[in-house]
Amino acid sequence: PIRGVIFDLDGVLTDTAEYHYRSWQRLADEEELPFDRDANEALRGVSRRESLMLIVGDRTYSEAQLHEMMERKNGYYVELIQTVSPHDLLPGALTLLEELRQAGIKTAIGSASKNARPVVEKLGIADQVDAIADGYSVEHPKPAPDLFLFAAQELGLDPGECVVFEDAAAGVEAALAAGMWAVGLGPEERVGAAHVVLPSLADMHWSAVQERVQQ
Ligand code: B16
Ligand code: MG
Repeated sequence: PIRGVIFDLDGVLTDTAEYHYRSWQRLADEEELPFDRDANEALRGVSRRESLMLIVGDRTYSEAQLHEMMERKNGYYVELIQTVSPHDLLPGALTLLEELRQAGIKTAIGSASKNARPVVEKLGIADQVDAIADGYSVEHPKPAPDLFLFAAQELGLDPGECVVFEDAAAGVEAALAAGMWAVGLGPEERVGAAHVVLPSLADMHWSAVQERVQQ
């Protein structure tokens, strides 16, 4: 049976993607690197370092310069997330968290972000989840299964007892590699590899998802 649900954060429970985008755009402009909203699509759910590598392309930088740029972008991002509040929870998120609690299902956050904790606190859901796995929890980022396996371990559950909600291709891949059930949020082209694909958390019910992930 399903005993736990692991939520990706950015793109699933809230939309901090816009803040990541603006921070990367500011850095790219300063560095005179080509970047725009379209190019940003490729960064969805991708780690900070991997995102920077995609932006710099074949331009060469020293490790110290790369490090400085990651810090600079993060400074812009941290500034932007100061105003995050419970209003920034995506439609359906709070209802689902409540529904899961009622059903006795454990919940965790499984986010690649090193800023996941402050964001979860500002969203006001820190007390509504049983564990938080973030960018500090494991060494290998998604699509490696490590982060979700860590989250399951924190919940005291086997991978097969967990469902992951993800909006990114790399995240769906990580969930499948972990041997978990995957619910993809967004277009087929992006999350079609998941067991269940939904447009968003809005108007979904746990009972309907549960039926589709249990044989
Ligand atoms: P940070 P998620 C991911 O969060 C974001 O989608 C991605 O854009 C970001 O680069 C990554 O976290 C790392 O974030 O720079 O704050 O450590 O989708 O896994 O919740
Ligand atoms: Mg995401």
